[in-house]
Amino acid sequence: MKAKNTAQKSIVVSVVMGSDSDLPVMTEATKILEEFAIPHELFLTSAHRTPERTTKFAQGAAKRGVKIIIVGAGAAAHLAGVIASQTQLPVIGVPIDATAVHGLDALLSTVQMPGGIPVATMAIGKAGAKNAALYAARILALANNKIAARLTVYIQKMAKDVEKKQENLSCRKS
Ligand code: RP5
Repeated sequence: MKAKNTAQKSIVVSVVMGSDSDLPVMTEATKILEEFAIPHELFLTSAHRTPERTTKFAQGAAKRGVKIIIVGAGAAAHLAGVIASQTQLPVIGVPIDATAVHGLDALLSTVQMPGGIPVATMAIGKAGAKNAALYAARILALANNKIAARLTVYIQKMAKDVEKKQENLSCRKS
C-alpha cells in the first residue's frame, strides 16, 4: 500500500499506524494537522508483521523531506521505538488501547525506551493522538511563523471555551 498523501506539497509530518484498527484513534492527529495546514501522510506498517517495510519507511523518511514522525501502535507496541532506532527525525509515540489491558502494554512498550533512542510518548488513545499533532505543531512553530500564529489562536480559543463553559455553569445555578 502506498502512503496516502493529503496534499501535493512535500510531506512534513508522517502519521504511522501499526494497523488499520488504529485509524479511529490516529484520526485525532490528522484532524489537528489539517486544522494547522501541515502537509501530512498516513502510513501503515507493523514492527512485527512487516519488519522490512518498517525499516524501509524509517530509513527513507528524512530523504523524502519528512520532518516529524507520529507513530500510533497498540499491544506490545514496538513500532515507535523501532522507527526511532532507524532515523534521526523526532518520533512521537501514541500508545493505543488494543488489548485486554487497555493500552498499558502499549504505553510501557512505547515510553520505556533504552537511553539513546528517544520516543516522545503521549497519553494513551485519542488525547494522545491529538497531543502528538499539537506537539509536532509546537516543534514546527519554532521555525514557522504561520504555524506559531495558528498555535496562538488555538490556545486562545481553548481558554475562551473554558470561560464559556463557566458562563453556562453559572447560568444553570441561578
Ligand atoms: C498493533 O496491534 C497495532 O498497532 C494494533 O493496535 C494492534 C492490533 O492490531 P490488529 O490485530 O487490529 O491488526 O500492532
